[in-house]
Formats: sequence, C-alpha cells, structure tokens
Amino acid sequence: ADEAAWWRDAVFYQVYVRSFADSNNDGIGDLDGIRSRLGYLELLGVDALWLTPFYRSPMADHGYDVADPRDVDPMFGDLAAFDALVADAHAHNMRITVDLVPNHTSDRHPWFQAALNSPPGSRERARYVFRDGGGYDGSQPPNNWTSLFGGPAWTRVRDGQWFLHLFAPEQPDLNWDNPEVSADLEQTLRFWLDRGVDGFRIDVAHGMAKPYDLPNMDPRVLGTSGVLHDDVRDPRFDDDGVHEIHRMIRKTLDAYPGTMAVGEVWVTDDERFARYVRPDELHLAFNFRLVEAGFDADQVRSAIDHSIGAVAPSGTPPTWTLSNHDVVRHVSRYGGGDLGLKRARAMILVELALPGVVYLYNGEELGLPNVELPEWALQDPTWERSGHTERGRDGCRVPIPWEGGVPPFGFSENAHTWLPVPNEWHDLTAEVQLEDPGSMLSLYRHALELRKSQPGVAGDELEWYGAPPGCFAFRRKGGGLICALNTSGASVPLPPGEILISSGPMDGAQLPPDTAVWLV
Ligand code: TEU
Ligand code: CA
Repeated sequence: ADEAAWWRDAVFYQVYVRSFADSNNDGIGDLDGIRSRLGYLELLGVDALWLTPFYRSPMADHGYDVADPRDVDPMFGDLAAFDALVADAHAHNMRITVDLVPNHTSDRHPWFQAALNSPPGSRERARYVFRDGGGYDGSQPPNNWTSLFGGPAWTRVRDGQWFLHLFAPEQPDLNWDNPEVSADLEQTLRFWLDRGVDGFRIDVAHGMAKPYDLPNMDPRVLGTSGVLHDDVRDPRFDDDGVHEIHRMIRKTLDAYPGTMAVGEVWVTDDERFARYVRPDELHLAFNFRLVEAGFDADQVRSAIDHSIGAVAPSGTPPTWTLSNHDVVRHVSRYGGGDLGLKRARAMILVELALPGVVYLYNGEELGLPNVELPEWALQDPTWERSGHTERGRDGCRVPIPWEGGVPPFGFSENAHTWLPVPNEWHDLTAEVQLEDPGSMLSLYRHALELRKSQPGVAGDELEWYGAPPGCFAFRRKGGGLICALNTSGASVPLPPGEILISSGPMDGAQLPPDTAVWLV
C-alpha cells in the first residue's frame, strides 16, 4: 500500500506558526491566522502542511518546550480552532501534519514540577534523567555532556541532584526507559490522530533513548551538534534503543491508514540513518544535505546522490529541504541580494525535479532573506546561551509579509509584531508577487504545477548526463524531464530538448550562470 501512499512525492509546506498570520492582532501568528490563508496555500499548490508546535508552552524555545502536548496554547488559539483548521485544510485538499516533541518536555510540565518537589529516587524523578553529581562532593555534573544550545547538558536542583537537558535547561530530557513515558506519547499520538491529523514531524527523532550508563563524550565530539564525527559515536544521540520507540509510534500510526511520520534524524552515517526508515519505523526522515551544500554543482550533486543512496535499501523516498526554522534562509546562504535570489530560483527547480518528498519553509516562496535583526529584538535561547556570540535563529523566523506597503504587511494589524518586519519587504509581499509573472512566487506556483502535471517527474531513480565543469544535468529514469543547473561563471550549451521552464533569462540557446532549466 505504501507504494501508492500520498506522501511519497508530496510537497509539504512548513508553517512556523508564530510567524505566519496573526488573527487577533497580538502580534503573534496563530491557528485562525493559518486558516485565513489556506486559499493562498492552495493557490501555491502544496499538498500538506507541517505546523510547528502550538501546544501549551511557556515558550522558552518558542513551543519546543511543551507543558501539555494535548492542548493548544492560548497564544495560538484553542482546540476548536485546531479542529476548524483541519476541516478547512481538508476541504482545500491539503493534509495537516503536526510536530511531536518526545525527547523532552517543558520544565513547567506537571511531571517536571512533581519531579522537583519529590526526593531523589522517587517515581516522579524517574520520568526524567536525574543523577547524583560527580567529583568528591557531587558538585560536578554527572558526565561531560554538552547542550546543543551551549554549556553543560546538566543543571543542578536544590537537593544537589542534576537533571539532563540536551537543549535549554527549560527542556528537561525524558527518561525513555520508563514505560510511563512511552504510554504518554502513545496517548498524545491518538489524541491528534482522532482529531484528524494526517501525520507527524518528530523532533530530534535520533535522540530520546540514552545509553544506560551515560558514558562521557569523546573529546573529539565535544562542542559539535550531535553529528557523528567520522567513526566517533556521540553517546547523546542515535542510541540503538531509539528504534523500539519508533516501532511503537509506527504501530500506533498503522491503525490510522494514510497517516505518516517524518523524523528529524541528524545522523550522517548512511547505514545508521537507513535504520530509521523501515516498514515498521519512520515513513520518512529528513536529510539536511542540501542545507549543507553550497551553491556548487558538485556539492549539490553529491548531496543528491548521497541522499538517494542512503534510503535506497529501505525502499522509502528521499526527502529534500533547502531551509527550515533552524537555519539561515537559503537566499542569504547563497550570497544574498540579487545573486542569492537568482541562485534560490535555480535551486527550487533542482529540488522540485528530484524524486521523493519536498519540504518548503514558509517565506522561501517569496524569496525572503535572513534578517539581520537588532540585538534588542533577539529572542532565540541559542543567542542567550551562546553568551551572545551567536545571533541565534530569529533571523529566519521573521513574520511573513502578505500585503500593503507598511510593516508588518498584513501579518497583523498590530505594528508591534513579535519580531520586527523590515521596511524593505514591501516589494516581497505575497500580494505584489501574485501579480508579477516574474516573481519568486510565480516561479514556485508554475514549477509546482508542472511537477504535478509532468508524468516525467514520476520515476524514482536518476540518470546523470555528462556536463561542463560547474554544471550538471539529470533525468528522472523512465520519464522525459531533464533538469540542468549551471553554477559556473560562464554560459554553457544545453542538453537537447525543449525548455519547459527556466529559473531566469536564457543566454540565446545557452544556459547562463546561476540558472536552471527543465527540458522535455
Ligand atoms: O532541533 C534539533 C536540533 O538538533 C537543531 O535544533 C540544532 O541543533 C539547533 O537548531 C542548533 O541551534 C529541533 C527543533 O527543530 C528546534 O527548533 C528545537 O529548538 C530543538 O529541536 C529542541 O526541541
Ligand atoms: Ca495572534
């Protein structure tokens, strides 16, 4: 049945809920705001939405610190607003997937509050990872693990014990050896499935399970972000025990036909990565190789080959991502300004020509750049915890400009939005771009429509053509469509065929620098 499943070649659209559309003018995006923009998303031509966490939360990590996973935070609406959003999205032929955060809770979750108020060794503490300290007097953390947001992964509580947090101290890690923890996640899954969701995005899906004895990190992986360093394993992530959790999740989903789960799996070893996508585990796993590749044909090609190769043994489709809410927007990564835009236009044609599943990040279809926010505006915990050496992730989370000439451009009627929207974005509004056939938005709409209508975009394997240095061309096997990309400094001849769509003006019959085309 999976061979025909809707998600195998779907285009998902990630909605960063705080930043999408504000219905009640408090300056923060919300569920009713999303509902009011479903017409736009249908016009854009996406198949499904991924909503970032909207659950009850004190918002220490903007919702990735969940205090109640089975309720909507009043900031974003309520359960009735969620039900209305699901119903309307379905009426617009779009599916809804939601974020799950099983690695940790908020420190305000009733479980963690109970753990703080209970003694060492209690049942309440056993839902989290509490340990006695190291050093002769227990004043040192239990091991040398670091938090991905900076500093030690341990915080000490009043009675002297320490608790583990791979992210902020407001995000204590759950103890997945405790059956209460998995029973609770199963309840959360059913809660949202019964409300009609079509699937889940699983946060830190390679985390959750921890090795029983919590061995020290190898000094060579200290200070990295959990990515495997060649043959050196990072004990914080990708513990074998995590697979049992994914099998529980899959079993629950299988009782709701047509639903799916995609995991955030930051594991670079192909074999270990492939263990997550199986008929009895995750349907899909993100890979971030296109995020890591520069605008360079060789790097992009090797990212593509690698990603396809990693999932081939599993028979599951690859996934493609250029941007998300954790990384610098790709227009800026590619050089910014007109050059960044031109390259981003080329890369969306590459991405949409590939076999598998595409994840778009809200605002990329408008060509939004990362924003250099003033320091007073920064809110991301990674800014605080880095000791202000890193600017954090706010720059890719600025509210979406919809219409009009004055910030926040229809995102809200309140001028004080949670992050300020730059004045220059009056040229980038959805309203302006819908009218302009040369806009980024028009390119996305056209390419998404062609992707649906071209039978040639169906085959699962790629065939590469010989191409000049700095260029590549591939065809989906069994189909007619060829995609060619030029990242070199000079125009190059095109493969034979008729041009279906190009990311920018052609140079006579030649493909100019920073440009991609589809040919049939
Ligand atoms: O991200 C996990 C993760 O590994 C990345 O956050 C990355 O290490 C980080 O962005 C570096 O700054 C997920 C979510 O996508 C992220 O937004 C959350 O902050 C994080 O989990 C904690 O829940
Ligand atoms: Ca609001």
